[in-house]
Amino acid sequence: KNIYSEILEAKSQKRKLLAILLDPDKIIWQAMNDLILKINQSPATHIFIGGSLVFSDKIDELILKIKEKCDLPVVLFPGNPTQISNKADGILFLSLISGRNPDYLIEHQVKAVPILKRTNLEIISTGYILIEGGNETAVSKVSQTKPISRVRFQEVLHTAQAGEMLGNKLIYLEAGSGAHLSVPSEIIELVSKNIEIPLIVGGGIKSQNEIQKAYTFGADLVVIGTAFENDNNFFNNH
Ligand code: 1GP
Repeated sequence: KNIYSEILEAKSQKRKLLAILLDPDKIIWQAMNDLILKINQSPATHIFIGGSLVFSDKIDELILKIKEKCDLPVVLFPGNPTQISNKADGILFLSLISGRNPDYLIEHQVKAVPILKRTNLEIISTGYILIEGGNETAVSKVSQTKPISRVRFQEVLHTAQAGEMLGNKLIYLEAGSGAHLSVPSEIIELVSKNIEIPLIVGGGIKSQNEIQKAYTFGADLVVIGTAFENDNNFFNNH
């Protein structure tokens, strides 16, 4: 089965999904076996790989290592085309639609095409919306775009709806990795009630409680990066 149809199926069955985001630069290779064990013991349904800036040239190696011992689908979540690996199962083909930087709206995507054409990756077009998270995060810095204010609900909604009308298959509400504040519940609720496509929410989520809250307000898939990175026992302890 492909990744997107499984996301749609989960949404229709109201089954919530969870992705653990791994940044290849932050992997402690000696602790890989334990990391994979912890992922297998967690409620994760997907592994996302990537970051705004990744310097590691070991993305292929990382994915192969994960795939030795873990059956979860591996989905690239790339900051730019250098992070594409044909070892993954799919890719969130992101367009940063909250921003007005043409590089992140279309330029990187054009550059990615010849690379993607040499892979069998499932390409999942994703409208990526950055929302102010209380501190400047890497994605805002690297993309040189301003996040949408946390109180501009209609602007977020119209951006998400424009993404849907443009044919995006997913909308991703992002507060930025390591954000002090995660995406406000009001925004999750408003967007989820007014789009048909599945909704991903991530950035700054630090507890199980916050994960549940995002689900309650309408997130179909929640992404956890930093909290799990800081504590691989996150799903046992929090
Ligand atoms: C970032 O949404 C992800 O793109 C995860 O963010 O690292 O804050 O969990 P955190």
